[in-house]
Amino acid sequence: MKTFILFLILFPNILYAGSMKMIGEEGKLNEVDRIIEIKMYDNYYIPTEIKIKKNETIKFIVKNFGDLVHEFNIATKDMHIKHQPEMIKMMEHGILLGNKIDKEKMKEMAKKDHSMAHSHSNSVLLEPGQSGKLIWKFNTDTKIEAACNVPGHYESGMIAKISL
Ligand SMILES: [Cu+2]
Repeated sequence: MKTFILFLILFPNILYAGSMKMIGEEGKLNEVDRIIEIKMYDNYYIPTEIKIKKNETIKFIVKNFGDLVHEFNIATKDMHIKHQPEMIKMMEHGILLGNKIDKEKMKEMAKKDHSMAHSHSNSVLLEPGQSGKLIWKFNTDTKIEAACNVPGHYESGMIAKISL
């Protein structure tokens, strides 16, 4: 146990990697079982619930129909809550604007602070009118949800339930 704690002090990222594995993993294109379309509005998703069978690999095609920037992020409730200060930081630095993402500023900041790069395999962050995709393998029993962590959106209920 002592060794484990020491290990965490030395390599705190291990915790993040660990929780990533807990929610499944990035899926491979040639293993996609189904395609699900997700529409993002201000501030909700259509559909509001996503039904998945365990071990399925899903390709999500995500489109932002809203007037604001939105995120589609697959994680546990805990992970979403932990991710939110990162998004507030992005807003404070002018990287994340209400209806725009400043990609140049994001690149600049990412050189100093990696959390600002905002490229995680379990999420897509889109400006109004943009679409993106995400392939996820649901080899997990953990309770997870899709949510938007743009400041204020999670609180206003921008969450899609994932039933496994
Ligand atoms: Cu949102």
